[in-house]
Amino acid sequence: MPCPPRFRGYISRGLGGCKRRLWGKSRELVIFRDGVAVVSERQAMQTRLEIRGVEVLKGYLDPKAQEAMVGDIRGVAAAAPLFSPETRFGRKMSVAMTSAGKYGWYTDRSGYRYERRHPSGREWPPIPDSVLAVWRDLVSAERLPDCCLVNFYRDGAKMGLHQDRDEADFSWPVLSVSLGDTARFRIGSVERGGSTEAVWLESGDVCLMGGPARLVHHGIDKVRFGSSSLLSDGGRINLTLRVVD
Ligand code: MD3
Ligand code: FE
Repeated sequence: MPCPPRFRGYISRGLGGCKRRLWGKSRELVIFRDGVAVVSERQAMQTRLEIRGVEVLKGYLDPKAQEAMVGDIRGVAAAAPLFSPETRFGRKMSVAMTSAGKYGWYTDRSGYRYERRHPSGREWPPIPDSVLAVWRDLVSAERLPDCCLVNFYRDGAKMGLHQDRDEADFSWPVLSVSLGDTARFRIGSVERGGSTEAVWLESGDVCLMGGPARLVHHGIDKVRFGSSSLLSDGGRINLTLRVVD
């Protein structure tokens, strides 16, 4: 197998080879020596960041998979329209949301909780298979999530630092998928206050919050509105998958 022309620029004289990385869930690494492939192996070579125990899998979903998932989420929002609930302090959230699954996350002046029905009185639609597939791959094929919260960030929307603690069993991780505009995700500690660190989440990135990171404070302090072309009118969708009971 000759070295493909578009990778010739990667030939490193020192190593006498060229590395070719194919992005995807499973990538192929081919090392060329004198224009001949000498090693070819498939390996997972995804960029993986870890910040305060939160795992970020960059580009977990390729653009095609992102588009398919957005289509599925549009279906969820058609069955269970987006709404902007009030926090228990009576302030309307800037993020619009809806849910899929057995439970939907909800808030009003009575506080944060999970509800079996959308405010319309109807049950939440099922979690799309495209979304469950990510959970099956990264968390468990035996126990599926009870809730897929869909957060939609229009221009200027953000989410203050908070903990996710409305679930019964914190031994299950929370998984999140980012789609659309890039957002700054801020991570603090389990305790209130103290320093924070931030990481930019781009379309297709997946975050896993398990173990000691399950209860860290976190939020979205900024969205680069219009930075992605995935959603025709801009904005950011975040999906969070959780085991609730
Ligand atoms: C860290 N959503 O819905 S997802 C939320 O981008 C929420 O819409 C943000 O926080 C968003 O509750 C952040 C990343 C995330 C989700 C859950 C976590 C980080 C987490 C739970 C524990 C620790
Ligand atoms: Fe959260």
